Amino acid sequence: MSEIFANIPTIKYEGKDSTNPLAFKYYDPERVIMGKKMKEHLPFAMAWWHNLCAAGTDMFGRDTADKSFGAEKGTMEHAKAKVDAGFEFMQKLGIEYFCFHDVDLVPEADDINETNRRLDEITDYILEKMQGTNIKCLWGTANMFSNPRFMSGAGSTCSADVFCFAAAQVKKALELTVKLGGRGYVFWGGREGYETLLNTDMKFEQENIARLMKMAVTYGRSIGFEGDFYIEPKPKEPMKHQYDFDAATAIGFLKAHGLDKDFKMNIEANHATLAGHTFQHELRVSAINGMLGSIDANQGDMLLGWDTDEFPSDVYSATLCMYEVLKAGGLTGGLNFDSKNRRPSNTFEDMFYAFILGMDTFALGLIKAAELIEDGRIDNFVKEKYSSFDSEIGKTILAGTTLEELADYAAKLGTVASPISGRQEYLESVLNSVMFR
Ligand code: XUL
Ligand code: CO
Repeated sequence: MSEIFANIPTIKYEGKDSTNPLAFKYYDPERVIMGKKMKEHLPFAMAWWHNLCAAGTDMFGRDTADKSFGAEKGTMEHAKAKVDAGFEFMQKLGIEYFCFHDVDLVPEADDINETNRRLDEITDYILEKMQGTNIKCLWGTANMFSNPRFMSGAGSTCSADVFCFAAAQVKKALELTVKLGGRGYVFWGGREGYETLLNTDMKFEQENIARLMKMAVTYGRSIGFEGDFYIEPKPKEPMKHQYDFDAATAIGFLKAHGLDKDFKMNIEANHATLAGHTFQHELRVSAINGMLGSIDANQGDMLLGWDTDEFPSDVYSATLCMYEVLKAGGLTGGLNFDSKNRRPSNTFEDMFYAFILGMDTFALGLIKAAELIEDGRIDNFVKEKYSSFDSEIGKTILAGTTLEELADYAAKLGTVASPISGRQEYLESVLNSVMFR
């Protein structure tokens, strides 16, 4: 078979002084950091939809990139050409995982039976391509937001028929995920939200989403899916009110419906910032609840209020992300580049430059996060900040006491002698000193 990215070599690590645009400056897969290889800390994944399907169409204009890969779009030949392109792309970059929606893989037919037949055919082909490579599926999902039948939601739809189509797609996407050995299965609730309460039964819709998820767990486990289910929180776009607004909301929902043992979070950086949080905040909320599963690695534009899905270049954000990941003991999932080239970056070279940028940003983030932990000043500060809880009265509070006893203690003191400083500016300068060491 002829190469699709014929003028692109295998991308190698050349070190930070390299000026070769087609080389890694920081991502050195075999380098050991805190006892583990970089490639194990950073299970990078390619998103089928952005990398192999999206070609630049936006609300105001059509495709700018040619992603036909030599075949006629909308055909099974094209679906197979995308598989060929995807595997060549991942192999040239040393990416070992991919993520997919059902409809990224094949053109959707009018009849779901035909779509499913096509999905069987393409996943047989993907399985064949996987043979003899290290490439695996990170997670699969069902696209339950593009087809017009989902205009009023999938699990949250008002139509029992549409609910059955959502169930059918989840069932099939789970089967495909298991067939491809996927580590996880994602629910991103694209249309699971509402525009106005004038036409919405919020309680009923949320209960129905939970029903769909429970059936997914039952069916997934029955066909041998041992991985994690994930909710990927997002606050807006496409719906004004999204039920999975942020990690705290999604975790509350899972706990309320008894789904928290089977589900974790898939945290996307751009979704975090749309929710008015830092990426690190969303990761920490997930981690302290034992639910940090996987990451959609990208970044937004702070000047824009929608999901721009840019390739990550912000090393501070990647460092604080990897700091959370290292502290949480790693990811059971991976780092999926849910990121796309800017519309005018429309060549094959640009696809590689984008991944090199993203992979180097996270490699640098990992290196700096490990240095931050080894440096210890930040961790020690935080430990020290709460050290009054090691005192006698602190221990009494933690052991469990009464308001009366604590009020008596306060009455004896009369006033707090010296409130404890937060030292934010000092800590920010510590962070800078590690970043620019
Ligand atoms: C949408 C988004 C999705 C999910 C998978 O904002 O992030 O692509 O990652 O459905
Ligand atoms: Co995403």
